[in-house]
Amino acid sequence: MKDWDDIAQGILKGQKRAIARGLTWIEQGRNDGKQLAQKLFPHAGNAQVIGITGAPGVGKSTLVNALTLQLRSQGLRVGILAVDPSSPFSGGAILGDRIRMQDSVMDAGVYMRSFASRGHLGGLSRATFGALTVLDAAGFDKILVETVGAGQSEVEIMQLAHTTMVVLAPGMGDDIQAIKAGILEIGQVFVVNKADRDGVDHTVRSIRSMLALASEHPAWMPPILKTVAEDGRGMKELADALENHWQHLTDKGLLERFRWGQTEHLIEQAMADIGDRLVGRARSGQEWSHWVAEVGTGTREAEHVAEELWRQEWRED
Ligand SMILES: Nc1nc2c(ncn2[C@@H]2O[C@H](COP(=O)(O)OP(=O)(O)OP(=O)(O)O)[C@@H](O)[C@H]2O)c(=O)[nH]1
Ligand SMILES: [Mg+2]
Repeated sequence: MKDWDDIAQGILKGQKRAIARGLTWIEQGRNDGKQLAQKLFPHAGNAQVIGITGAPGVGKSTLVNALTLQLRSQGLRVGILAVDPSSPFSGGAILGDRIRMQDSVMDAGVYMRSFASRGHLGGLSRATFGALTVLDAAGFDKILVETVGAGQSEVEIMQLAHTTMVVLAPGMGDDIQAIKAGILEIGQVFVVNKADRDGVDHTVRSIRSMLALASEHPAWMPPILKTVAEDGRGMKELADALENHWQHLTDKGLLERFRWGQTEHLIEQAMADIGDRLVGRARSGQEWSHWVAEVGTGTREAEHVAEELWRQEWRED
């Protein structure tokens, strides 16, 4: 039996060591990691993936911890992925978060892991997708994905979530930051954390007015919740809101569409992988510098070079 086949069996039984091993393979972009994800994909599709995004310091990690305790009290199994696009592969950058999450980590129904991946943007979202497949196939009911850092990578990763939770805090002009990062459009649940501080209602009002501007009759009206992640206030309401969105997706058949889209995405990514490989190989070939020179002087089109690369690939195989 192949090594990854053993690991796949372990993951399907929910064994933590197998899960850890599989996630490492995927994180490292190894081939057996890809095969593993592919093998597990048909077994995934039961978990609700919940993305958690927001400006640095609003309390995302604290919230993940408090929400996890709430979900556990409801008997749900929780997988947690802290994705760090900025960290080059060590995964050590969010050690502080790991320590704070210890409450959850001690529990057998919880699996927590920091996740980083080498390479470009597409690489990270592909790896994250693989990691979600592993956790989903391992039988976790809810998978919480926290991103560290902001910008495009964050938006990409949030597209992998069924439900995206945008976290803000009073003051700090967070509302403006949210719009800048383009995360207001992707949020299905809004959380104003640090509700123990002044200015909570002001933040709630500004989110509400921005949401009203965004769409007149949305099929899903994002709720805005107030929480104090530090002492767990508002966690029951938050868990309910997340469950409501899950029900919404299930009832309307939107989940099928989501999965279809993800599967299409998987094929596109595989296509991009092949393209990357071809270009990588071509760069070390003799013709490359001629082609670059020709395209540079306008004697050849870039598209012709690309077609030539595909043709060579077919000839070789
Ligand atoms: N007053 C108050 N402080 C909070 C609350 N939730 C979190 N904090 C504090 O806010 C600080 C930041 O919390 P984190 O959970 O690390 O925030 P984060 O969004 O994960 O931060 P990054 O991962 O760096 O983006 C910590 O000192 C928390 O203790 C809250 O509800 N009220
Ligand atoms: Mg954090």
